[in-house]
Amino acid sequence: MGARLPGVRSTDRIVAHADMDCFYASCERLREPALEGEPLVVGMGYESGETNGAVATASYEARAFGVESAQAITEALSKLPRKRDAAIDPDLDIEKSGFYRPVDMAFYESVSEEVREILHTHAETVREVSIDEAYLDITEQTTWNEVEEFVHEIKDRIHEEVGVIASIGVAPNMSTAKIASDAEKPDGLVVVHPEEIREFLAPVLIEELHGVGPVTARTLRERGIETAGDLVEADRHALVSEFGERGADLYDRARGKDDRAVTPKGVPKSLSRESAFAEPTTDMEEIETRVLTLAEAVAERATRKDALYRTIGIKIVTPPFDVNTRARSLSGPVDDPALVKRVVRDLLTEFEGERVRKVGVRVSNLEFGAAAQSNLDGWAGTGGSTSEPDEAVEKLPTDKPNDRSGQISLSEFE
Ligand code: DCP
Ligand code: MG
Repeated sequence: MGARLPGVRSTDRIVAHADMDCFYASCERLREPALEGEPLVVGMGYESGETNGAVATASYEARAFGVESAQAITEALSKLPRKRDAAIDPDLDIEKSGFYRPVDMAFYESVSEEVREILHTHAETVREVSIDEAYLDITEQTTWNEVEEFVHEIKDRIHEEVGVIASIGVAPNMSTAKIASDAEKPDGLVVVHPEEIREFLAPVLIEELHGVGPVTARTLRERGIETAGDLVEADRHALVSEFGERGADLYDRARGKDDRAVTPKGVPKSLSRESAFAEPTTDMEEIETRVLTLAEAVAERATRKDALYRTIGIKIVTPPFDVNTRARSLSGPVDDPALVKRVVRDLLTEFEGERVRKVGVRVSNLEFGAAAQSNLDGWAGTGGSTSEPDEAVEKLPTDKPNDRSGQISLSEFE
């Protein structure tokens, strides 16, 4: 920890790259826990009568059969028949079959949002790059000595609160961090310290380097270049004359040189905190104390991020995994910790007498950077801190991933 001294090189960064493991498949497992540990393919075109379609992703169990992203679905089905077909076809081996599910982007987006929210909690600078991938500049949040523990905490929170698994790589720059996040998938955590960069990159195959497609890889191979280590030895001029700017980039990336700053992209849509009890409890005082502590933490974080919220909600998890969410929308965006506490206390009364396993507080409908303006505008007069919130209590649809209510039985191989 500690402030950076002036004059520190701009390249002296701690960058993390997080990428979820078999993301769509992990999402499907959230609402169908029976798919856990099974070969699972997410894609389109596998229903009978269909022939067109591709694999979006495959669980690691399905990858063991040779199924992979972007493969034609017919090829996937030949490597790994559908379980329901194997169950009735004596020529197929049920042990060598798998489950197929269609793509449901809206659901994956909602899970992605929960992951992003956690990432935004841990790093001030987050660059969201795809539905399951982001870079974090954590230079100000940790040190090289503590970074492994720091990243462990992020991984644990994503696992516990969202239910998917992130592989995370840490390095002094973006391109190496990305390679590190991939290096020990699934469930990887690889930290490449600045002095280890060359050694770490040396055996990395050229295909793993950003910007190296099959054509470039073939050309490099023809020159006897197979790994990043070989690239380090290569002649820079030759690379530039062969590949132009890209050749220069390759030469740099292979020796762990990448000065790009992590520029932020994406803001969280909500801010929340959750906390589980060691044992489920019915003690309302204990529950309320915990909820109020979370409310304080969430409101404090919103203030720190210069975020105003229009919706305040709680999440109450009763054993085994029943997720109940309640929220109240205000007539205008506020930054008002006392109001957050009042609303959550009020929402909690409905759960008097319930056995509670876990509680959470969330503010959403966020607006950023408007704090100063809102003070001037005097939201207080139009529904902010001095007025009561609207009475409309929404029951939010579901709190998706942990909501097991949509669980489908696999007993009939469907
Ligand atoms: N995706 C897709 N079509 C592709 C590649 C990916 O629809 N050709 C979707 C499905 C993936 C998601 O994007 O779940 C994320 O892509 P990744 O490349 O990160 O792949 P996974 O997360 O599935 O697997 P991994 O564990 O290798 O990261
Ligand atoms: Mg992924």
